Amino acid sequence: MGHPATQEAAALLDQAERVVVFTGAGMSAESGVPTFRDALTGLWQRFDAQALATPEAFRADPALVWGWYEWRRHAVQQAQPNAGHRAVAAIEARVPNTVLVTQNVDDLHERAGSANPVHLHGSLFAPRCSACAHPASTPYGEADEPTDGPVPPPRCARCAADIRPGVVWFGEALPTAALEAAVEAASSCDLLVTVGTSGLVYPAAEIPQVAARLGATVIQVNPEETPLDRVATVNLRGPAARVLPALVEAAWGDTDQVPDESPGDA
Ligand code: BV8
Ligand code: ZN
Repeated sequence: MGHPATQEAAALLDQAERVVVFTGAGMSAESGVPTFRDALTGLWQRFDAQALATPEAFRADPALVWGWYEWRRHAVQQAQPNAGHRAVAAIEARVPNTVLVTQNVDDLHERAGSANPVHLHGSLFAPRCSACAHPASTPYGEADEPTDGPVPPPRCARCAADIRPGVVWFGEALPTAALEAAVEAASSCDLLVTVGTSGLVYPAAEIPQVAARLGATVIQVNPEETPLDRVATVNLRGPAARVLPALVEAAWGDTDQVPDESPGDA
């Protein structure tokens, strides 16, 4: 008999008709992908992530910022989806019109079998020209060796301007289609599961709040408290790769969702 909160969440999941799964950096933490705040090691630890992830920083020092994203892209390519990513794919398989909305720029949801996650903040695998937005072909020099320093960005094949990462930087608007799809899904869901996000970056952090405001039930999966505690009906305090498989197991008894053998919690 699992943890009472897990049982309660499982009953809610089993009854749900329209589900949104909303994820942040904590979803990929157990895959070894540093959370946004942690993605500052080596050369970059002298910098503030929020300062590096801006158009101004790229204009000021394109090689520094490009090097940082190449380093992160390499880290993601070395990583594997975890049991939490697989459990999300299992929920999508069980509840047909589940919408997965992520703030993550990695491709671990896709590699775990999620058909089309809504990437609110772009992707590490969609570089484009910083001037004419012409998509750049990846890989440009396979990130075989992790870069641990500045790397001059490649040039646009069309206008020779610098290629930039296909992510949304602070101060930049989110992709309209992605934001509209996320707001639409949150506005019409009856259950939203938020996983591994601190709920501090806007407008993404609005998504769980929109769902709650419109009467949906919110389940939060996070080892820590966050501002989303306010809207969460059930808080599952634990790591995603442990809690989500246990939730799927409790809801539908899916034995193949056996969680990684990390020491017990919720
Ligand atoms: C914009 C891509 C205007 C790049 C990212 C309203 C109020 C206040 C500020 C603002 C506001 N509106 C706008 C702002 C400004 C700003 C903002 O929100 N600032 C914050 C910091 C105060 N927002 C913007 O600038 C946005 N743009 O507003 O543009 C505009 C509008 C129209 C036209 C022109 C302009 C753009 C924001 C997007 C920035 N890009 N990423 C990149 O990755 O390099 S944001 C980036 O940081 C991530 O994508 C993610 O969204 C965020 C990190 O948050 P989390 O994912 O939650 O990760 P975090 O590390 O914080 O926390 C991890 C959590 O996981 C923790 O809670 C931890 O406990 C938990 N955890 C850890 N391990 C586990 C776990 N959980 C489960 N299992 C585990 N194992
Ligand atoms: Zn160009």
